[in-house]
Amino acid sequence: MEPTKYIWMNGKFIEWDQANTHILTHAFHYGTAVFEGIRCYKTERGSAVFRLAEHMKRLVNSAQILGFKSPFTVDDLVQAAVETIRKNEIQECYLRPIIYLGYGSLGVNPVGCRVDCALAVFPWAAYLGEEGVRNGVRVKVSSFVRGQVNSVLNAAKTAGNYVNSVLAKREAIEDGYAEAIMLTPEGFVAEASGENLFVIRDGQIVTPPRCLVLEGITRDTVIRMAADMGTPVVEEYFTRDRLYIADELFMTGTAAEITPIREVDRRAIGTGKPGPVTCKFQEAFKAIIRGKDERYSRWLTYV
Ligand code: PPE
Repeated sequence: MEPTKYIWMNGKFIEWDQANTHILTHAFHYGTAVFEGIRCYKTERGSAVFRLAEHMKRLVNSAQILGFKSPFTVDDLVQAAVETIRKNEIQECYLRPIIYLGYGSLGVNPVGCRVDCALAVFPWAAYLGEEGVRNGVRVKVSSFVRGQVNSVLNAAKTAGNYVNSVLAKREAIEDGYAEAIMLTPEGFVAEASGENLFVIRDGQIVTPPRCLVLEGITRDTVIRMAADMGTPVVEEYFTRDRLYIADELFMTGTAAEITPIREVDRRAIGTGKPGPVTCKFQEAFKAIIRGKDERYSRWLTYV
């Protein structure tokens, strides 16, 4: 990670190296934090953050789901993000806001803990590599199963949930794959360790229903783009065999953007190269985030 100058903490700018928290912070022990990943892109009209308000809304909702109240409103958080980018004089970056149960009392019962909030910005390259974005990545279905919906509470981006992702990701990497696909306890395809998933077969675009996954903002972006292109996405339950016989597969996420999958469990997908539908979405997405598609200009917050 490449440090920048300042991190925003509870409304104040703190120097990067000083942005610390007590070792007995509740979130550190119990995973009681919610966070976001957001990207800011260089455009011809200056830097612009992609779907900033939607990310901050999801952050506040995540806190609500965990039962603690965000100390800042969506508008405050949007403002803080813009100011942090300006203060760091960075043109293109990843933004990581986090709301967490802080220092005050230890034990599972969080009563007495403060709710803290921080936001950092830093450069972040292609999540699964530039080569992966161009040529597609190899993935495996994880041996680790995703938590049941009543444990995971999928609509919240909760730190604690990511232990499952870390196990799956590490296994995948050690086995020579770029990413892991997680199944639900019943065996339905959910999502990757840090991305949503799309399947293209016989011209139809399918993605797992939102009740099984994090409601990805890039996922929503693809769903809206597809509708505007006249090929609405179908949200449905499906099993791993449907991955093997897909014509095309791709993953979406803020970090991964749109990354094609060229192989699942040693089976080549389609031609083994990114397919035409995937490439079409990659191109259209690139135009949107770079401010070159006026139809979606409402999704950009210029810094
Ligand atoms: N599912 C999961 C489990 C997930 O972590 C992400 C984002 C998504 C779907 C896609 O959501 P969205 O970014 O709103 O389209 N993963 C973030 C964190 C990656 C990390 O290593 O940290 C991200 O892409 O920022």
